[in-house]
Amino acid sequence: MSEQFNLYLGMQKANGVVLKSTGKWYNVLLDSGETCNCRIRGRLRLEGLKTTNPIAVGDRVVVAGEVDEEGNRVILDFEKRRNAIIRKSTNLSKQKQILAANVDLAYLMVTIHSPMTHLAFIDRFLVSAESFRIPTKILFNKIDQYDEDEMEYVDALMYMYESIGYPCQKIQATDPSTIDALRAEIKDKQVMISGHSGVGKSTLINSLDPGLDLKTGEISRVHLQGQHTTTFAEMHALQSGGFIIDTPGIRAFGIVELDKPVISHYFPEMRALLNACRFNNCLHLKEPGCAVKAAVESGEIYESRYQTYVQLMEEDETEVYRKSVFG
Ligand SMILES: Nc1nc2c(ncn2[C@@H]2O[C@H](COP(=O)(O)OP(=O)(O)OP(=O)(O)O)[C@@H](O)[C@H]2O)c(=O)[nH]1
Ligand SMILES: [Mg+2]
Ligand SMILES: [Zn+2]
Repeated sequence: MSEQFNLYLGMQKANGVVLKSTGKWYNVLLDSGETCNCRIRGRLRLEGLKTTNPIAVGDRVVVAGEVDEEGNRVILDFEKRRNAIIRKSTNLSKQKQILAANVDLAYLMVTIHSPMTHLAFIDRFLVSAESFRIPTKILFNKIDQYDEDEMEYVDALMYMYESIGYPCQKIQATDPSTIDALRAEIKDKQVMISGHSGVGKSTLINSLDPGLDLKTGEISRVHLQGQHTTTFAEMHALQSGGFIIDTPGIRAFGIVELDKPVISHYFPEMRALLNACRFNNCLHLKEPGCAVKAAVESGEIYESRYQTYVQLMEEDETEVYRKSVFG
């Protein structure tokens, strides 16, 4: 048996990608276009002892040719990941859960009302995405429902986040004509979409590919509220090319295990000033000669961003977890 398995150790090319995983079962889209349910073989299970799921949505996997009577197959191995979004599986547990792997781009979907997205939420998300090395684009959705003042606010936010380096786009998820650029952008990527419940994530995915017919609106939210077990991300293959990873029940990224001294590295505008502070171990809080604080005072760094930074620095680990946008 081991001889047979050894054949697969790093020698066979991946032939599929994981669309969905429930811990025991993996739904895999094979390169042939066929989907199948898979289990994972024992060795991978051992490797995965530190994680609740050794393989995650977005992983490229090697699926064995053999099919059992029920049509199930076995995942033998997986490709080295470009990145992975990982969280602690529970607050106290040391075990990790991999939420998604190989995320080329994250869309953070934001609305100004119904629901309201706070700036601290956006900033926490961006910090997490930076820590996982995932580029993020902010999508301002529901632009059809904003009055002039609200639209000005959206424009101001777009100006702020674009100046920091995050691309932004206004969309109306219910109007497919506003999202052609997104469809083109996703074409050759695995894109994850996050944001508060009700911002319109599933609506956007449906507009990108009406064939998917995801649940939207009240139904999906009522469903989620009653659901206390862990929910898993699900990846959808778009007709127009590329993949989009929906993260139901997950409010966004959680900020786990970020060492305080590195948090400022995940704020690009602070990172740019790293060598400008008087002390090289400056935490940008109360130290004299701090270039970050000077930049906040001069308006080069936005006050709201700095406030989120200070909050993150002041939270203890459990608090960080509780408030973490990953839930
Ligand atoms: N006016 C307007 N309504 C929208 C727009 N996009 C989505 N909606 C509505 O917002 C509601 C929530 O949309 P969903 O797509 O279910 O939101 P979601 O982000 O998937 O929510 P969860 O699955 O709970 O996380 C639905 O009633 C949509 O019709 C938009 O651009 N304009
Ligand atoms: Mg949804
Ligand atoms: Zn400083």
